[in-house]
Amino acid sequence: MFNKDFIFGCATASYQIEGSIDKDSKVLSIWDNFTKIKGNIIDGSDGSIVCDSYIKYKDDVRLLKNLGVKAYRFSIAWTRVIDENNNPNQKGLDYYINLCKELLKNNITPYVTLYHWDLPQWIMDKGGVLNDEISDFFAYYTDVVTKALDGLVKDYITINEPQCIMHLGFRVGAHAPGLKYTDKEMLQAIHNLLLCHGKAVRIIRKNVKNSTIGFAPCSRPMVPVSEDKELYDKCYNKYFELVNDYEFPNRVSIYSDPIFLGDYPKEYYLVFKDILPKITKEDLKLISQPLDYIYQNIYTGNYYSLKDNELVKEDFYFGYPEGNIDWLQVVPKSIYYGVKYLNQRYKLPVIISENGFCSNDFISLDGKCHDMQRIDYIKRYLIELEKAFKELPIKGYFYWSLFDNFEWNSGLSKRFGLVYVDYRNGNRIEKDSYYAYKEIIEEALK
Ligand code: GBH
Repeated sequence: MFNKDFIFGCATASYQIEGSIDKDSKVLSIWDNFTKIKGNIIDGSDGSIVCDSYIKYKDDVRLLKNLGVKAYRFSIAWTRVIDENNNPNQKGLDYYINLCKELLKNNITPYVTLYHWDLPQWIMDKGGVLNDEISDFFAYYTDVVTKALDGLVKDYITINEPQCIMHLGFRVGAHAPGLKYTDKEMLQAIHNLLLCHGKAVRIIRKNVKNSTIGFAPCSRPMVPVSEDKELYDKCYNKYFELVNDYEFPNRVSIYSDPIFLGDYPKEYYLVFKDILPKITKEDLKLISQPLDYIYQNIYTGNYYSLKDNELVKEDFYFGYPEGNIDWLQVVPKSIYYGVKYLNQRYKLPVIISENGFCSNDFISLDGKCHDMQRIDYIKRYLIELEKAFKELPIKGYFYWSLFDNFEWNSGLSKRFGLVYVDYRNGNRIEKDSYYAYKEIIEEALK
């Protein structure tokens, strides 16, 4: 059983839910522009309305309240709160102030993500992540936000899924801003991103009393097919290996070693010796300031076995259980092994900042949404998380997502929500999984 202090929550992100992309002098983000280009988004949709949360935030809170979650993880749109002259926009700040007040009134703790992918276009125009100044822009933004939310928010997450930012946005160009950096540019940009994190941590600690801070990478853990010790160790090593058989996005150590261990892994300096960015001692000190949690987004994983003492990745059998999006196989043990590996290496309590299921949901004849597969997914993963909870310090779990929303380059066609959104009229309909998660929370906290 999870204990009473365990944090059950839900997560969302600004561009994916808010809509109102030009209200109250909000400036453009790279996603506002990326979605305008034909072919970038599978179904041609964009974030202009989605869940309409900028308008309906009180209804969002009502849904959270009835669900019984203790915490809500959402992100702030940099473009709402800072204008193109790098000055604060009070109207944008007011939105988040009001949201936080409404949450607190309902006993829900806000967990604020500072950066969930919607970079201001004007900063991109100045070179974005390749401009050394970006960490100063980010620090200033963090300063404005933490001061505005003073007394309302103490739990911050600096950056969501740096691997996806870098790989999908700047390497393969599937996400905004759709660029294809070279290896050398990637390393420079990654270093700048880590500096953004570091400078933000410094500001948060200065401005926020009793703050907790983390950052939220994603990973696809290796799941050993048996409990063999040697297999476990090899899977562990593979998970943190710098160059492995899946690409940039899932690399764990290149992002998390500097943050938690104070330096890039040794192999980094060997593998990339000809293209290293400038890395100073002060940089590494800034990047590795103490954090409170290891956040991690874990949705799926891969099975591994030993053949002749070598680690071998198992193929999924034909017809293996999977979600309605190509990367989402149902691998419940990925959450167990993920938190185990992370805690073993970085030695801090873990919070699952995202976990969720995408299915082809629609409204049935009876007017309801019977998403049995999502319920099954959540149950299976929570069984594994509970197993880990008995062995390790695990503080919380955020389901992705409260409602169906804009799934990046898949647009509105992919649904992860506990609440169904009818994009024709904005209606929100609690799915069966909403009630199931509610019950799980009640049961678990008894
Ligand atoms: C998260 O990203 C995002 O934070 C969130 O905004 C998004 O809506 C949600 O999850 C659902 O997609 O190496 O096979 O895993 C998604 C996590 C990690 C999924 C990288 C795709 C690449 C292929 N992504 N992954 S794989």
